[in-house]
Amino acid sequence: MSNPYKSVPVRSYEITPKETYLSRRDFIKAAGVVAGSAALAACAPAEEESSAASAQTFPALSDELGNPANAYEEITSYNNYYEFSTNKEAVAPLSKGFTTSPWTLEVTGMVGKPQTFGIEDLLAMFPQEDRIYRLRCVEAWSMVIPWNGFPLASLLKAVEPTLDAKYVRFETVYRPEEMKGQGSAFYPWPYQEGLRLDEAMNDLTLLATGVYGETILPQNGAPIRLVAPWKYGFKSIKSIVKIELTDEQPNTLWKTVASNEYGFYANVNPNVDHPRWSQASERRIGELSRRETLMFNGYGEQVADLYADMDLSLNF
Ligand SMILES: Nc1nc2c(c(=O)[nH]1)N[C@H]1C(S)=C(S)[C@@H](COP(=O)(O)O)O[C@H]1N2
Ligand SMILES: [Mo]
Repeated sequence: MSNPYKSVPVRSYEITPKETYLSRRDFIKAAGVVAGSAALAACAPAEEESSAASAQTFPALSDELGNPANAYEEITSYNNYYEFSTNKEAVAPLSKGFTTSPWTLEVTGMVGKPQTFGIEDLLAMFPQEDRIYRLRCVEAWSMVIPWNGFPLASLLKAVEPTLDAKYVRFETVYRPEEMKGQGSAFYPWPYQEGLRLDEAMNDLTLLATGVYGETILPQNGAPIRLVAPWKYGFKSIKSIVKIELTDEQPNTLWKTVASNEYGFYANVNPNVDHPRWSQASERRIGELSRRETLMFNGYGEQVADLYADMDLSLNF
């Protein structure tokens, strides 16, 4: 399937020719997007188009706050993926050709039905959804990314967490012959991350397998990566091979490396500075002026209840 999204302009004040809209509508149908999703809503005004009109317009893809999505080129060329490089522009070229097939994801630990899934099983089992999310890196830059994927909750329900399970641990593939960064002894590979089980079950929490309707590329975490958009980007672990349910808070790579800088929760919080820089504002890739950072990255309505008993100033 060709990708009509790729030709969509990146800024909402730009306009899109009708042909582009029509091909995008075809994509949305093909992807089985449910009515009311952000992507469909973005196209809604054009539903009343007249066939005579030659220059129909509609707003470009945007998030629920009206922020335009970043361009496919931006999302796929400016990446944090230390297994390949600590240089953001070097990740895409260095990860080109990374082997993502065959790929299995083992789901194990405190579950009634531990299971190892092939990536194609996961795609067949769980309907793919479109989710346009803000991604806020702890380094104070951000993007708006149209992901395709399915809720982590769907997978967890399928393996039946036991009553004792309280946390979910994620692990990235360890393959130093293909990932030169894993040769660095400074980091305790493989990359690992974790969520509390209720965070993992939240509807926002996504396992992403695509970007802009394209199969996700290696630089973005192919073939399957986590997206928890109310947390700093490093929580959204890439190229996952193992998910383990536990009753203890999992260790994370960043906690091991710099426990005073990177905590387990890492919820986006403009009021708690990083030890070395302010988190009050951010640079949206592609924009000139800085934006104010939003509490929980703007997802407070969906997630604030998870932290009702926590002191958010200690929540880094
Ligand atoms: N395995 C792994 N996952 C990772 C990282 C990494 O270095 N290795 N970087 C994280 C960081 S710091 C960010 S900001 C996001 C970036 O995701 P993107 O490149 O798709 O925008 O991925 C996160 N997931
Ligand atoms: Mo990040």
